[in-house]
Formats: sequence, structure tokens, C-alpha cells
Amino acid sequence: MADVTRDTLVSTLEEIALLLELKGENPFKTRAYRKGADIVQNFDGDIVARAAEGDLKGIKGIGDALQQKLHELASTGTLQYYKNLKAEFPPTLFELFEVQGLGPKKIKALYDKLGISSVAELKEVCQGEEISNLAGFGAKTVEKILAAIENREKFADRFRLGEVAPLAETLLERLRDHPKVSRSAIAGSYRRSKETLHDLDFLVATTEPAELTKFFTQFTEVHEVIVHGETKASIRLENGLQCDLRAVSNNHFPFALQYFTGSKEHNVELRSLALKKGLSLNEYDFTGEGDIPKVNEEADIYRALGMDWVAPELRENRGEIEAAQQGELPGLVELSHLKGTFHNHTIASDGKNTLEEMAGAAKDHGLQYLGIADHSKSSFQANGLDEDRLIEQIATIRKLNESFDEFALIAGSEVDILKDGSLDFNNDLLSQLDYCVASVHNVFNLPEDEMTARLIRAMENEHVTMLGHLTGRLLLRRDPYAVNIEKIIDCAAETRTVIELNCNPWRLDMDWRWWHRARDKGVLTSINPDAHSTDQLQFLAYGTRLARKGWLRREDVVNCRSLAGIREWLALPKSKR
Ligand code: DGT
Ligand code: CA
Ligand code: CA
Ligand code: ZN
Repeated sequence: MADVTRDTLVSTLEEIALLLELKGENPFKTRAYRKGADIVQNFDGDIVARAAEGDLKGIKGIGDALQQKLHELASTGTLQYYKNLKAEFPPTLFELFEVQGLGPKKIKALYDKLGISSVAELKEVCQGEEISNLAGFGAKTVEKILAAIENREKFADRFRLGEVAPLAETLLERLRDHPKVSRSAIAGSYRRSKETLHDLDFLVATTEPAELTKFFTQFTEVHEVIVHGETKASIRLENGLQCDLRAVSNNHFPFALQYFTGSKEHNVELRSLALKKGLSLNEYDFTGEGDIPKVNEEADIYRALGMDWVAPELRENRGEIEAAQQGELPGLVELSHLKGTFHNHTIASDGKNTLEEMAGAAKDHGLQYLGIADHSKSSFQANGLDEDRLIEQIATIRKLNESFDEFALIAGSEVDILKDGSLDFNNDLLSQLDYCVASVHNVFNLPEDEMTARLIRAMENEHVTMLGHLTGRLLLRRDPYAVNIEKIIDCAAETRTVIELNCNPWRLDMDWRWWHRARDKGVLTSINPDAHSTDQLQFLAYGTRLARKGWLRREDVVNCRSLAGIREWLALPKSKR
């Protein structure tokens, strides 16, 4: 039986609602499913267990029909009603739901009036004349749909780091545990901690390569074997992710690891350095006329070329080679350096856990403090707090803090930056907080200079400690909004505003490519999980990987300070930070 989670229940109910809508069923019925999905999503308690046990009586908004369906789904892993409903439509129809900006109403019109049931058909019809006769499909809409399709194609077969990491580590462990494997690694963009990846590059050192490639192609997650050779295999997993395996001898392993870690640009530089020393470097060996350096591990290769070992995150040919030759690589921040974190949500706005639960989880992560930053009132879709609720939350936090030993919650807010750059709360209220994260949550489509001015105005406020998710991007889904990042960095340096590194794997915002420049201007960051549940404190690991990729050191990351240190820092006027 497939694992049923809260997400399974929610997405099944939502899909049923869509399908009923497509069938033209009575709106009350569709609404009941949508509402049910919402209730399940926000239910405070183990809804999956209760559904499995058939114990859903008395939950407001979930009637008998829904109760039965949730019970069937949670206890058996499938739902016959949903299967039958789905079978009434062509399977490619479901692709349409993935096109941004295409809601159920439009999908229904396309399906009913033009018989469109796949993205390919949609693209074709959008490029023709016929569609302009359809109500609701003006030139602008059609243009947007085409752009969304293009986006979808552009992002096809790329995956977010956070989306593949748990699976990647599971598969690596399986290879590592194989009795014939002496060394193993995931190389490629994964090892370099790119925010999105095309495929995973596994590497093992073994005396039995053929046995290992066979083992690999027989993983239960395999959907398709693309290549199966003696020393090399490629598989596609059920989720569409391609994984390559190369099986090499123990002697070749350091060379293969170095080569397949990339980046290509970094390797090109390295090979030309080798040539200057009369050495030829490839994925197996050094070769050449004179003395051949002895290599047991990757660092020996770098040493032989007269440079320090380069952390994989930095291998993008963005200055790391020169720094390594001069012994000037940065000492990069590590997860264990983080002593606390800011920007976390609770049930007061759109989080799933209470203040106490979030504090407990932060302690479990070894943190000394946790900044709470629930949404502000303009983010009504996220149940943002108004002035009274925020004042009450501050008092609750102060009270709770009396019960903690060597741990503290820090009272903040994620304050909306309004369209004109003013903030959702007045300075009087902001001054009662320990800190504040300021973020944009609406009106994304301003021209670049207006958006930049909007953010700058917010940063100029004495009470704005840090800027949240700078560009609003959602990786592989929503492009960043137009903003002049160079100007934002300059303003952050001048106003002593921290720019957060939002660790949510969908965001990883500000982008890693900007951090080196920011840090050289003295801008500080805070590695923030934007946690909406206790589980999401795990995101700190992704944020740390991306901070390293951005050349950041412990001293550049404000939440590496101890509780005492951060209190002192927060007490300073902004200009002194
Ligand atoms: P991606 O697209 O996210 O999979 O990125 P990578 O960097 O993992 O790229 P991939 O999987 O094609 O190759 C892994 C590494 O192998 C790459 O970073 C450098 C090395 N490599 C692959 N093909 C070539 C090549 O044609 N020339 C050189 N110099 N290196 C290569
Ligand atoms: Ca790769
Ligand atoms: Ca590859
Ligand atoms: Zn936010």
C-alpha cells in the first residue's frame, strides 16, 4: 500500500473537486470537496490516523460522503470513486492543471468547446486563430498561456535540490552498504549544491563494477533502465529523475570524483593548470613524462597542482582557482555554526505548530534561540496578525521565555512591505518587537525601478532588521520579480539591513551568485528556514549549503552568534550593527 499522508488526502479531494467541475456537476458538491480539502489541510491533529480508523465524526465541514471516502483512501491507499472519475477523462488532461494561470474554468472551456486535453494540443491551438473565438481567451491571456507552456518546457527535467536530497542520500547509503564498495559519493551538481539539478551522478569504488551496475539497475525505485554497461549505468526513477552510476577502481576514484563533480568550467581551468606542469589530467589519472604525483584522495590532486583543496560548492570558476592558489579560500560556514534562526511561523498565522512546539523543535536542533515572524495583517490569505494579536503574541513570548533555560524565543514579525514601500505596522508597534523581517507578498508586477524603490524605502526604516525572500522567486515555478539587486545590496550595506538567505527549497533566495559581492560590501545574512512547521527547521541544511556556495563565512551569518551575542547585536541601533 502506498503511504498515505495528509498531502495525499488533500490533493485527492482537490482533484475530485476539479474533475466534478469539469463534468459540470452542481457547484455545491464541488465546493464541499474543496472545503473538505481545506479542513483536512489545517486540521490540528493526526487526521490520517483518524481517517484510517474511520474516526471522523463531528469534524465540522466533513459530511458523511467525505468521511467515507477519506476512510477508504486512508485505510486502503486508494479510492475507487476517484479512480472511476479519473477514468472518464483522457490521462493527458491532467497536464493542463500544471500550466500556470490555467484554472478549472478555463480548462473546462478548452475541453468542452475545443476538445483540448493535452499541453501539446493547447500549445497548437494557442498559436492559431481559433482560440480567439473562445470567451475568456483574449490575446493577453493566450500570450500568458504560451509563456507558461514555455516555462514548463524550460523547467522540464530539472529538479529542486530539496526535492531530490532525501532520495539521493537513501540511494547513496544503499551503494555505500554494498559489501563490494570501498568508497562512494554523489558527484555533479548535487555535490556542488546547485539549487536545481538535471541528474544525479553516483560514483563507487569497487573491484566488481559489473555487479554494482546490475545492483543499481535493480533498485525498486527504477522506472526505466536507460543504459546498463559493465562500468556505467543510467536509470530513470519513478519521479522522472535520471541517475547515473560510474563504477571505478579504488585508484581511479579520486580522479573520477574530481572530474564528475565539475563544474565543466572549473575542470577546464584545472586541466590547463596541469598541462603547465607537464601533466595531463583526466577522469582516471595524471599522465605525463616526469614524476607523476601520488594521489589517494581528491585533495592530493589539488595539492599536486599547487593549490588548496576547493570545497565542491565553490567549483564554478568564479574566482576559486586563484584563491586556492594563493591560499585565500574562505573558511565556509557550517550547519553546526548556526546558533539560532529568524523567520519562523506558528499557528497564529499560517504555520502548523504552536510557539511551544516550535521552541521545542529548535532546542532539538541544538539552537539557542528561535525568532518568530508570523505574517502581518495585509497577508490575510495567510491569516496575518493584526495589531492586537501581535501585541498579545509578544506578551506570550515574553512569558514563555521565563520558563526556558538557556533558550529564548525572539519576538518578531514578517511585516508586509506595501506597494509604496511603507510597512503594514506603524513604527510604534514595530519598536515593541525584538526584530522584524520585511517581505513583499503582493503586487509582484511593478516595473524594476518601482520595485527597487519600494524595497529601499522599507530598508531605510530603522525597525526593519532584515529583508525576507528578496526576489519572491519559486524555483522552477515562478520567476523572480523585477528588482535591481545591485542597488539593494548597496542599500543593505548602507542601512545595515540584513538580507536573509531563505532556506525554503522552493526559494533559496537571495540567489547564491550575489552573496560574494554582498559580503565584500559588509552585508550580513541570516540563514532562515521560513519554517511553517517543526519539520521545516530541517531546511537550515539547504540554506547552509547555498550560503557556502555564496562564499559565506561564519562571521557573515548573523545567526551564528550566540544568544547573548544576538541580544547585544539586536540592542544596537541599526547604524552600529
Ligand atoms: P546537471 O545538469 O545539474 O546534472 O549538472 P552537472 O554538473 O551534474 O552535469 P553532468 O551530470 O552533465 O556532469 C557531471 C560532471 O561531469 C560535470 O559537472 C563535469 C563533468 N563533465 C561531464 N561532461 C563533461 C564534458 O564534456 N567535459 C568536461 N570537462 N567535463 C564534463
Ligand atoms: Ca548531474
Ligand atoms: Ca550526469
Ligand atoms: Zn514570506
